[in-house]
Amino acid sequence: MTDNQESAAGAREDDEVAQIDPEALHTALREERARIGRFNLAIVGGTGVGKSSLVNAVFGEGLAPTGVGLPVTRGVQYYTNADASLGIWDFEGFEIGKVPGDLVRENLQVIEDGPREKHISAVWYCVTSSADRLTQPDIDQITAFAAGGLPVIVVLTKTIRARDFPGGKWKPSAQVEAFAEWIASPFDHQGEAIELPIAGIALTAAVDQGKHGGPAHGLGELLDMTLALAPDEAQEALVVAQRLSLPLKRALARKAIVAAGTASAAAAATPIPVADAVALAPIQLGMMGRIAAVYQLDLKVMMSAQAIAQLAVQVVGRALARSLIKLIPAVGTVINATVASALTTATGEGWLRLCEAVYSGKVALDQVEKVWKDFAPTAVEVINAVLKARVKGGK
Ligand SMILES: Nc1nc2c(ncn2[C@@H]2O[C@H](COP(=O)(O)OP(=O)(O)OP(=O)(O)O)[C@@H](O)[C@H]2O)c(=O)[nH]1
Ligand SMILES: [Mg+2]
Repeated sequence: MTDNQESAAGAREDDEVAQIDPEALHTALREERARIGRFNLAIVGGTGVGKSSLVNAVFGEGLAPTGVGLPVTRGVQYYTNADASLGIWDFEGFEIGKVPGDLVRENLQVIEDGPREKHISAVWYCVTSSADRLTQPDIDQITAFAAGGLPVIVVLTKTIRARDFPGGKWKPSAQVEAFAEWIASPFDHQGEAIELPIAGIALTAAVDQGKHGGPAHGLGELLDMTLALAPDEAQEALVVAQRLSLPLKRALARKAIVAAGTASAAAAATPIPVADAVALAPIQLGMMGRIAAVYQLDLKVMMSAQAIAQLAVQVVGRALARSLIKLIPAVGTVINATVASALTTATGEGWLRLCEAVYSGKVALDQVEKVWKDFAPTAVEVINAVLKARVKGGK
């Protein structure tokens, strides 16, 4: 390129920066957060059984009390996480002088009468694994939660394990296994079966237990069980809120990429001149906002508006399309549905990798503006995506 051409290209890019509205990214993030909603978990159990440790292990630290408890019980607290994808109703257990089942019913009624965004989706009823039976108050409370239509998982905390010999693998102690069996089919002192309406049992330890059971365990199983039991409309919020599984988050983020890929193909059903590739920017920015929501990122903290606009031009649209044409002239001077979809998909994958790196602490917030170029899709990635689409389409 001559100097004149260079500066003309620079001026065009400045024009494009002006055309792209970084607000689209923030709007998409906000809308996605609202769409995902909140997963509310009731966590019940006596003082010190390990409720807070369990919540921290599955959802991370940094939950803050909202200051709104329940008027009915002193012990009930409501907490939310930073992006409000999670609400925790922390039930401290019994209150002296009240019938436990009644108390649960009263509390559930108050929650039910309150705002929808705080309605409970599942219950973790926590008991230390060193017990051997549930008490009558436990049974009454579990029954009351289940009667309210809620799935109750009995969570054994601080699960005692021993080393299996030979082999040396940790396995629950015989006492814990007997307790779990009793919970699965409970009976009273006369040997009569007891009705216990639970949806599952999880054997967990939220922290390393040293010689009483080794590393934290059972948390992934508890999460999977909870996800399977949660109502459909609360599942995405649970995926966003949990901090145990990156693959769960990735799968959710990819839904946004697939949707944006389809939307881009539709937008280019009548091929778009490369010069107008910026037309895809709103779709791509929307997708990026949705992905950021899955990784619980606060974009306003992450990047300046100027940086976002620059990112949009670099990552999105024409810069890429131009290099694509240079590399494979056969693509032509227009962006057709296949190329549009491939551009968007590659952009989404790059942004997903960046969001994941920030989320996992591999890239510090104040480094994002410096490193995002490393995560922008390359023309080669786009070409591969185009070729893959052609093979799939039989062309
Ligand atoms: N060994 C072991 N200790 C645990 C485990 N989970 C929690 N603890 C310990 O048990 C104590 C109580 O844990 P918390 O998580 O504060 O219990 P809680 O149910 O929230 O207690 P309250 O909020 O006071 O009702 C702490 O010292 C934890 O470190 C576990 O899995 N194994
Ligand atoms: Mg606690």
